[in-house]
Amino acid sequence: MSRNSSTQVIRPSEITPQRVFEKRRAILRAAAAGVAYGSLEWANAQGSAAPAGSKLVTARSTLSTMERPTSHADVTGYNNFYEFGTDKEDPARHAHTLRIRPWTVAVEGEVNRPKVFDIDELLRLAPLEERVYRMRCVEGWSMVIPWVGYSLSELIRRVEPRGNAKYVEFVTLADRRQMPGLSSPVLEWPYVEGLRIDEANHRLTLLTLGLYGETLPKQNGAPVRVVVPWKYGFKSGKSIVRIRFVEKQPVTSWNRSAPYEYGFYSNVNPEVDHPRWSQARERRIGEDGFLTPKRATLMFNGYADEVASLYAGMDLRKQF
Ligand SMILES: Nc1nc2c(c(=O)[nH]1)N[C@H]1C(S)=C(S)[C@@H](COP(=O)(O)O)O[C@H]1N2
Ligand SMILES: [Mo]
Repeated sequence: MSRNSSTQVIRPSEITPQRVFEKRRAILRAAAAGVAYGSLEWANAQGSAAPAGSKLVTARSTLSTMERPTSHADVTGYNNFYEFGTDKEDPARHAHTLRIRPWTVAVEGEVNRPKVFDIDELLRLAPLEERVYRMRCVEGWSMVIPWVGYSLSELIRRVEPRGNAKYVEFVTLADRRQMPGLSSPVLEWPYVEGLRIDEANHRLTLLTLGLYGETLPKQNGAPVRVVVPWKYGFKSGKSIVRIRFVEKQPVTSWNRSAPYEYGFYSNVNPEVDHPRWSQARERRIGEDGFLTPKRATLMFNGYADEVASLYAGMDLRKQF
């Protein structure tokens, strides 16, 4: 991969174009032919407010839903990323100040091989897949998003967790100079999330590096986030800088700010209401025409066949 630090507008840290990139179809064709999956076609780093990202070569995963993806405009224009403000339009408007290169993720704690991964290393660690997942926010809306990444387990096995690593904590960037939302006390910063280690190792749990065939837009958590499709959206931390393997259940930001409203598990569960509203139905973004009925929310967001066994024997009303 050749990288230029060019003169003017484009920060060297934000990658370079150089070659006119192929059309996405050609890339997918190459991927289908098994040519070069996991490689990258850098493109379009104009440094605009909503950077289009760099092309990624992916193969579509069979773990994808067949439901129609939400439009790119909605996926990248209607976001929760409180570090950039609490309105849905704030992240798209303000996240341009996030610097996504250089970027490292420290993987540490109860592991035999702790390691600081550079973002370019993470982009090549395992073959990139397109995983089209249903996502549901605790606020009662949902989207279908074509993510790009690979199972987090690919990273986990490389650091060799020890037997006492029971949970995984995800710490995301907190830098006041880049993130105007940090001056507001809506949450305690940094944003911290956590999973049980078997949840983290589940094949659906995605270390996410892109969407719609390109590296992640900043408002969606560039350059790297996790996506856990059977849990409410807030379990999917954005712009991760540290992944820690720990023995005790981590205290997460949402749990700390409102323990009666947001438990540790936060599995999508239409039978457990949020204290202030029902979780039985959801509004699919892009379908919200005047007369469009809401959809019924599915247990584990429709992923019950895959994940229900992780919670066998647990009372999911108490451990919400
Ligand atoms: N660091 C960080 N990660 C975050 C959030 C946040 O505010 N900060 N919001 C969460 C919530 S509530 C949701 S619904 C999803 C939204 O992801 P999306 O905007 O890419 O759809 O990101 C989650 N991850
Ligand atoms: Mo959310």
